[in-house]
Amino acid sequence: MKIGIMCHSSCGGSVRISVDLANALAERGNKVHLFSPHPPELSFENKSGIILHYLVPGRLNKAKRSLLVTEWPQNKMRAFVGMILSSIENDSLDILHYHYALPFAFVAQIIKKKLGSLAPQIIGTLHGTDVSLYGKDPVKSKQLIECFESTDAFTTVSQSHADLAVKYFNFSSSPTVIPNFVDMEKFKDKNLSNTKNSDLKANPPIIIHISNFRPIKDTLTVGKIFSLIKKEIDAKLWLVGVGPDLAGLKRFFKEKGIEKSVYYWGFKQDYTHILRRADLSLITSLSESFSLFTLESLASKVPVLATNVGGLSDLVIPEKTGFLFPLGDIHLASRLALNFFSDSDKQKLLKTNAREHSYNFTLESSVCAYEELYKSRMRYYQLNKPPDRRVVFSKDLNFN
Ligand code: GMT
Repeated sequence: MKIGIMCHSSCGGSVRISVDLANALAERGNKVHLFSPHPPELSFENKSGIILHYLVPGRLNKAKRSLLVTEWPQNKMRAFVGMILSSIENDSLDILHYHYALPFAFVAQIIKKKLGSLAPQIIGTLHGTDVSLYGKDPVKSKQLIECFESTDAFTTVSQSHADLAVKYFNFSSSPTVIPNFVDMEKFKDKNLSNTKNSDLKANPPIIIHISNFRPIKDTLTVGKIFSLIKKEIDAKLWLVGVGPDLAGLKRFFKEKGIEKSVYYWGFKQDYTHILRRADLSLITSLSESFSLFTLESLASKVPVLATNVGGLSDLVIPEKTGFLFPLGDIHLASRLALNFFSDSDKQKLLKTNAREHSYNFTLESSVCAYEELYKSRMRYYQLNKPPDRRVVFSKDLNFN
């Protein structure tokens, strides 16, 4: 198949999923075009079979890496649509798959309006705040509901997120759930931290948080929980990533006098080697459709302490792969962590369970599910296709 994938260029999970999916589809013999405003903040391990299209050749600057820019000016939209239209014209794409609704559902709508039944089959994957934030916004959700009519099939990443999408966007049928996935080899445990917790004094446990430090991650709560833990035992907090709330969090640690126990790794394209050295991952999100970081933690044999929201309960099974706590209950969260650190048998068991559970979310099974969906849309298209697939394109894009 010839597949176009649209994604953002920043460092979020939807970008990682898009890039890994593009790589895997190409490895399976598909021809993949990847469309992004800038080169995504991730490396391509296998470039053969992938054609990369960017509006701007350089990567995003540091300040913008953690931001999802969802509102694009008209000239950027026009250029992006033009870039995709010329690939459809030159390579006759079968599928155009967008990751994250804003602004890509609008891009897809323009393409569909322009090409009508000659357009590729349009697949939309709803990833997170495109539903949980914009679905609640009366103006944005109205615009989205209208433009979603141009999308032929939807997927999302967990059942709870599918239910939310149905609620906010009045879908008549639920989007297909294709979970986030992890490359089990890449996140393989190297047995570095398996024995270290037997002596808490010699080896203070390491708690890790990786995110883009956006308000939805509620990272001040990471700070509050860590400061409660620090009152009881020596522990370290590793923070990986950058984003708008990081400065406030640094101030909080200074005020509490615990800044020496916090290590800032900054933005890391590859954090596999850091993650696998941690003892517990901490997630405090107010909402989370899935949480790729949680899955990566489990694959790295790192149990997870997380808020009980969205798709997190698919991954964090209390007392088996980690612990869940209700939003705001920092005292329960710190107690759960302290109990865990004081029980080395429990740590061993949960580490093993974590890795085992992550096998339910392998790259192979999700990529197969995406491919099956594309094939079923192709079959549908073959039955309904117009007489001549090749068309003459007008270079003059009319946006009105
Ligand atoms: O929606 C966002 O906030 C950003 C988005 C992204 O691009 O990383 O994150 C969402 O998509 C990820 C990949 O599907 C999920 O693992 C994250 O849970 C989800 N974030 C939220 O729901 C807050």
